[in-house]
Amino acid sequence: MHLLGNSVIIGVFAALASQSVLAGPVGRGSGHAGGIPMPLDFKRFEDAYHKNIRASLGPRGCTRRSIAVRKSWDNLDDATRADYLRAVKCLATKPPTMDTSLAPGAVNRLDDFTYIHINQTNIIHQSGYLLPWHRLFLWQMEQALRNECGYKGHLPYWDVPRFSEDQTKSKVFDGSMTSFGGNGAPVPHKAHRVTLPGLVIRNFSLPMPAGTGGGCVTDGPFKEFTISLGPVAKEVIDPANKYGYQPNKRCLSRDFYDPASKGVLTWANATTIVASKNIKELRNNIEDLWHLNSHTFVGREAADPFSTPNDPVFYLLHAQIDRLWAIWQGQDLQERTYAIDGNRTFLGIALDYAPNVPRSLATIEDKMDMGLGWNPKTKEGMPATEFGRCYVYE
Ligand SMILES: [Cu+2]
Repeated sequence: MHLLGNSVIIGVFAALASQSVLAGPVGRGSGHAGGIPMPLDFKRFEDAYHKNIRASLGPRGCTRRSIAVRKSWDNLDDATRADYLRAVKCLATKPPTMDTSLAPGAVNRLDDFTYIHINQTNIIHQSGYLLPWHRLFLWQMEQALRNECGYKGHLPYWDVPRFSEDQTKSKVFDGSMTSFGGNGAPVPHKAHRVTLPGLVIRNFSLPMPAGTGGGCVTDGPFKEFTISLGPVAKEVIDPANKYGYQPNKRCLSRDFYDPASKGVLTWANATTIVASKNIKELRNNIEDLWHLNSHTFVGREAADPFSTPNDPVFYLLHAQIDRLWAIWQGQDLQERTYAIDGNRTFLGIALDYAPNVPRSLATIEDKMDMGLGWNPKTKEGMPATEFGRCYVYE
C-alpha cells in the first residue's frame, strides 16, 4: 500500500480530485450552525486518516475520482436529506426479498435487513464480527437505497459527539421533515431489565433506563411509520415468539435518555477510541464508551439489540461507529486494516439454538451471514476501499 511507484502515479491523479474530501481540508466548523466543534486532537487523527487513504488509492478500482464521501447528516443540504428519507420510505413500500416463512412478520424490504440483524445478533455483537459485519450491513443498505429507490447520495452519519450535550440540536433529531423526527411521546414508564434470548446463560439481561419519551414518534417523516418485526429483548421472553419474527404492527417509538449522551458520547471519548493502541483496546473502547450508549440514548426500538434496525436512524448511528473504526484503521492501514479481536459468539457465550457455532476467536477467513444468501469472508468487510467497497468519511 505504501509502494513508492504507486504514490508517484497517485500524484498525477491528485489534480482530478478537487471535489473530493481527500483533496484538501474538510469544510467543517465554519458555516455549520450548532454543536460542539471538532477539537484539534480529534482532527489530527481525521487528517492522518484522509492522508493515508489518499495515499493508498491507485489508478484503478477505488480511485480518488470514484471514492464516495459519507458525510455528516448535519452537513448535507436539505434536498439530499429529503431524498434520503424518501428512499428509506420507498424501501418500506417494497416487498421483502427474503423467504418470509422464516419470519412472517417481515412485510417490506427494510425488514430483510432487520430480520438478518435479529437472526445474527448473538454472533455479531460483543464478538470479533461486530465491525466487519456492520460495515457490510450498512453498505448493503446504501446500495439498496441507491439502486432500488434512486437515492443519489451516500450513507450519512449521525455526528454524535458534536451534539452530545443535546442531541435534539442536531438535524438528525430536530423533529423537522428533513430529520428522523424527535423523541417519542412522553409516557410514564420505569427502568427495567430485558432478557436476551439465545444464549446458554439463561436470563442474560441488560438494563433499560427510563428516558423522557417512551411513546410513538410524533413529528418528522416517520410519524405515521409502522414496523412489524420484534421487539426481541423483553422483560419476559415469549417462547412462542422468541425472536419477534411474528407480525407485530406498531408505531416507531423512542425514549431519549440524556445521561447516555451528555458527558459520554463526547469528543474526548471519540478521541480515546481513535487513539486506541491496538484492536483489542479499540473494540473494548467502542463497546464500553460508545456502541451501547448510542443505542441507549435513542431508546425503545433502537435500544433492542436484536430488532434495532427498526428505527431508521440505526444506519446513521452505526455509520458513526464505522467511521470511528475507519479513522482508527486509517492511522496505519497496513497494520490495522485486517486486525481482528473477539470471539465467534456474544462474549464467547455458547448459543442455545446453535451449539455447533464455536465460541473460539474469530478469524478474518471466517464466513459471515449477511442474509439473502450472501456469505462473505470477514476480511471482505474490513477495508472500506476494496472488495467492492469504495468510500471515505468526510
Ligand atoms: Cu448490530
